[in-house]
Amino acid sequence: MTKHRIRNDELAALFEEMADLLELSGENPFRIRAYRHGAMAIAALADPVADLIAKDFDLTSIEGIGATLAEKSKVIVDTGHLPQLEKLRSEIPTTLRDIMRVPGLGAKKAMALYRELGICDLTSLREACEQGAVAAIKGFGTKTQASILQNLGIVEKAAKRLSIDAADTLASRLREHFADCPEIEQIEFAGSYRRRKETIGDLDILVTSQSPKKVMDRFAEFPAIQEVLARGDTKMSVRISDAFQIDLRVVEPEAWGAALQYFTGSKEHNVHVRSLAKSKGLKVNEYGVFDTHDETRRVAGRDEQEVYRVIGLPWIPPELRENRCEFGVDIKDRIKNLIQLTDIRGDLHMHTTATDGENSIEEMAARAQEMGLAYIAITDHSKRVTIARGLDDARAIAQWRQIDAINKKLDGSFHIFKGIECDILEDGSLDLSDECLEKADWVTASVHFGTRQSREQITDRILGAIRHPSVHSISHPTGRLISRRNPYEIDLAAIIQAAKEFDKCLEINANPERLDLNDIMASSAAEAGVLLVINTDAHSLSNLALMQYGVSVARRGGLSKENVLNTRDLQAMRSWLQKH
Ligand code: DGT
Ligand code: CA
Ligand code: CA
Ligand code: ZN
Repeated sequence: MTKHRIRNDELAALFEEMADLLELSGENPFRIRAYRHGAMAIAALADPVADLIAKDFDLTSIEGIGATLAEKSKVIVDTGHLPQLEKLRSEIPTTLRDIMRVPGLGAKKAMALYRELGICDLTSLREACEQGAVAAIKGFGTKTQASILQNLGIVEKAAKRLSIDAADTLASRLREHFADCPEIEQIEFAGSYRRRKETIGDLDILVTSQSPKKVMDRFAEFPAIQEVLARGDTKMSVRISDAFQIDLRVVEPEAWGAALQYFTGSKEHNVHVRSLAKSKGLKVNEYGVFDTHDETRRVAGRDEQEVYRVIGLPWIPPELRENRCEFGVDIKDRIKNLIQLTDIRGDLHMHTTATDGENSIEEMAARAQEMGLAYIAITDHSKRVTIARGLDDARAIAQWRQIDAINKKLDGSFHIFKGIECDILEDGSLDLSDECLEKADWVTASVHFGTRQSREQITDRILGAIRHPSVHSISHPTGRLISRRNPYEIDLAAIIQAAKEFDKCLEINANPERLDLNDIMASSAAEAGVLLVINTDAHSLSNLALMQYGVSVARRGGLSKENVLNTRDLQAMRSWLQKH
């Protein structure tokens, strides 16, 4: 716990952890419950607890928070530490919390596994089960061991979230499936999917229909379903392969907008919406917006626009509903200027058969032109990327000559820039010579190797590339692969500052496996005045369609067209390059 102005969700998480560790240590249930209730109450608060404490507000007047929790909140806010929690952490591995959540286990069994076999996380639990060690413990047996193994599989898979592009595929299959159901009037996918988050925990479908039963019957026929988890009159939950859950809700047409607003979330956005409504004497829930003095009076609910209108807000694009910038005074302008896919005029990062791409320069250019783009840059790998047969100086220069020839055959409304994705080597130098790089129209520099170096070393390498006169942009600046590889350690603030100082771009790599920079980082860069560039990093024709995912990241970061270089038309792009 470092000292900073703690957010309510962080404070709530600490109390949740406290409750879990107390439960594991066999503490009395009343004390545990007090922490759980307190955590929930804090998570639902609109005002930061840190602010309330600064104003000497009496926290015990909040339902769910007693004297002990009020006092502990103050300790955390003031010092950044909670000694009792730290003591518990030193006594009990906090990873036992994952084990107590495996269906069929719980705190007592988790502690028994820890004491008897030293099992402290899901990996060691799986190993012990596979070796048959768990069955030997008193109170477990072979049956319990088998069921733990089965449940572990589900827990491990459920921990995996679906990438946004995989969720798109699933959603379109569901749309097709429901196209055969004439009883459906309206259908929309809500939740994190509608907010275009990079990964989706579960899919939330909303429909309006006069015959919910028929809709659910049709849903039950969806081929991927492995198990119906629950089915009621208006709600049904299923599990599809890979333990991914889909929730379907049937709502009344009068409540459509309210339900869509509620189930799109985020939870944090909705908490703020509700508090705004409250201050206007209104109550918002998934059924509508109601007058607090006469709760039978629904003042809005049929469409989302009116839900937002009655609480004094413009309609907020789903990507912005994260309680980050959407309640600011400038929100109307931000929405008006929010970047869209159709603003994109070019794509400045892609590969061809010269290295690890699947298509030729001509093919990539033709497809980009068909898609309505005005320019692309071909940016094959440099020689350090040996597995991709990266280009050395001579091959790069030969490719650029080829591009000159292809450009001559084009009609002038479309242009191919001569680019390179040049590796930033382990020692900080660039992979191609200065004389060679000078001849390129567009140089994007990337780190692909030496990613285990220290934060300082990697940051210095990137800063060196930013300062290099021939470099225009840094590609996938953090190197993460979503759900597969963590970002390498970098000092992003220093990189943003240098990019600003040297007038260089930072990339939002649109590949759904990367989305790098992410939404929050892109927003920091834009706030600092750094120009971003959204690129597909396409390795095939179909990859050129990935641009939308990068634009979603930019929208989630609240970016406008002006924040993004490749929204400029060909002429403006040419003059930007001439100046750089
Ligand atoms: P996910 O599925 O983990 O990627 O994230 P979401 O945002 O789709 O979350 P999910 O599926 O649990 O719920 C969908 C939306 O429903 C969520 O964004 C807000 C709303 N919602 C669900 N449960 C609650 C709740 O307990 N309180 C509030 N205020 N809203 C909720
Ligand atoms: Ca969801
Ligand atoms: Ca859900
Ligand atoms: Zn690339």
